Amino acid sequence: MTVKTMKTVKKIVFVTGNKGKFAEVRDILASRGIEVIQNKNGYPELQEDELEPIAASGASYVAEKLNMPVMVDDSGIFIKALNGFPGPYSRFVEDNLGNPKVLKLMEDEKDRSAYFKTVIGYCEPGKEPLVFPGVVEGKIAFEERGTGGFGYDPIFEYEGKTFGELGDEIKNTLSHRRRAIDKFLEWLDSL
Ligand code: ITT
Repeated sequence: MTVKTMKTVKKIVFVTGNKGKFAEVRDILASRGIEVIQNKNGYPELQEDELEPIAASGASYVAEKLNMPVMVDDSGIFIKALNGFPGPYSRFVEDNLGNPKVLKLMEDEKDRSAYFKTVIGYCEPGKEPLVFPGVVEGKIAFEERGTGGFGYDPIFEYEGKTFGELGDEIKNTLSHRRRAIDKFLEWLDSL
């Protein structure tokens, strides 16, 4: 008999120091009966222009270290008028510039198009890492609006409302993270 271990995965270590991400992923996976345990110890992040290799290597590194199924989430906001900036540098930009300065950079830009992207990296010990990307297209608002979510949510508009205004429950039905997790769950279900 072939035993497909994945189908029985009920507990996954999620390596993240970001409270907002953890809460979203925990809530989405809880609805599927999967328990997510937060690990805040981080992982060495590759310097890459793409999120996929960063997520893959992070998940693989920690899965070997802990000998458990591990997921990581590498995310960013990509602004068209800024040639995709801040993209993989979104954390650094949030910490050092913040939303007001990003809005200032966008002051004279007519093209407000942007997208959020999440790449979930997943790895079991001894196996190759897998990546599941999710994207949501939107626009950069002209000012911060709304108190929900975290990070760039108050400046990211989806169909007229910022993610900050939509609030966590609605955001979790349509966000980049939700789309990435749905792909991950589809894969789990296909095993
Ligand atoms: P990790 O410990 O999981 O790496 P992090 O916050 O450093 O946490 P990222 O590098 O993936 O994670 O995040 C990039 C930045 O994008 C960071 O400033 C986040 O706050 C922000 N971000 C990620 N997902 C977001 C979302 O759904 N809404 C708003 N901002 C988000």
